[in-house]
Amino acid sequence: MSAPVKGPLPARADWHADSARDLKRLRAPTDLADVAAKVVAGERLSFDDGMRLYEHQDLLAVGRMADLVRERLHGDVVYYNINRHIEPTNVCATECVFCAFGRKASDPDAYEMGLEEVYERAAICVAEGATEVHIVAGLHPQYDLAWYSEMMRGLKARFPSLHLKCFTAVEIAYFANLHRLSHETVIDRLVAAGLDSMPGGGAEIFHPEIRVKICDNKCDADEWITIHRKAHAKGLKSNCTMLYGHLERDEHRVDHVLRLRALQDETNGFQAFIPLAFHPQNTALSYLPGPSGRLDLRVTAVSRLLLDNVPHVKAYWIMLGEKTAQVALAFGANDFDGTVAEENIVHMAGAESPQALTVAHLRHLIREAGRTPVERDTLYNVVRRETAPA
Ligand code: V47
Repeated sequence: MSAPVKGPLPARADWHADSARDLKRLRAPTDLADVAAKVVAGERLSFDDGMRLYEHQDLLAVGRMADLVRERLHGDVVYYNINRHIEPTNVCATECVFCAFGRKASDPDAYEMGLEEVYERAAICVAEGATEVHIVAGLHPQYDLAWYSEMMRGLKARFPSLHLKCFTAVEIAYFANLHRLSHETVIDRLVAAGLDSMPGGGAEIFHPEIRVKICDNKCDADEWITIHRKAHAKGLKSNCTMLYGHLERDEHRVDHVLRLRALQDETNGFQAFIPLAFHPQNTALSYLPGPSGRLDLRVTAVSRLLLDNVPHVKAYWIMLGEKTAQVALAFGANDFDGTVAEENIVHMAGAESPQALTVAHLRHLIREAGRTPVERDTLYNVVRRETAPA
């Protein structure tokens, strides 16, 4: 595959607000007419609006509103990237009830990669044209700031142009606690070692009523938000997520995205929101059915509508499956995430999606959904290649 050349974003959709035309296109039911009018006017939606969008039976009407917002922001472009996930260890101290990935060090299937294994995996993805590695892991005392700093220096020395998107806010909080350092110092040291941006994991559901039940042992909502605020203040971009389809209710999801929206108003540091569909298999919540297709699409659409200040919403095919992810592109999503190659967190929890998708297949899925696939790097610069990717 040829070396990527980065360029500016394509021109944003050249939309001219035509309220009458857009209102007509939305065909909103009478009892959502006021929300539709706000959407068309580009006005901010409230907590109550979010609740009504969750409760309304007409899912397609909600989807049409989200699709209008998506189109105004991105036209017919759907982004993807070439990336790989590396999870250096599954040993984790937190024991979150939704997780099928974490292990105790004494478990027979606990694993711990050495630095060379991380470099080997990165070498494979660089050879395949990847522009990004996404590195997150369990909270393990030996995988501390020194280990990860060496890992990132080693990666940068070997693959200088590979973007290192690493460490959830939960991991940053863990390092701070482990070494008795401030969040700022931890972030500064990781950036000095090569950290380029942060993924959005660990947010789960912020509301304490649910958070205490699903992940009581890890950082709370305020600390998660504080860490992203501090990272943004240092110029790092990050993503944000929400894990849905377990114990939470509509009000918890609305509360969650409004907390993200409030931080984004302050910092503008979030690039993308990723709704994460809960997979119950092999977890302490395996008695739950997991989210329905309707909930997958509704969460995507309502989040697009409420998060008016976050530019991108991902249809994360690993968790949604290829088919629902494709349909989510008509419910507000404009980013298909990446080729991924080797994801363990949700595959351990029963995800039936493949471990990786080829670029050709990703592009096919996007085109078949009526959109134009555009390769991006982690920071949403467009990547242009001389030869078509495989
Ligand atoms: O934080 C854990 C979730 C997250 C399960 O920032 C589960 O670009 C479903 O954050 N079922 C990690 N979800 C993944 C993540 C992510 C993924 C892709 C892109 C980005 C990005 C971030 O996965 C965890 C947790 O919320 N998770 N267990 C489960 N059983």
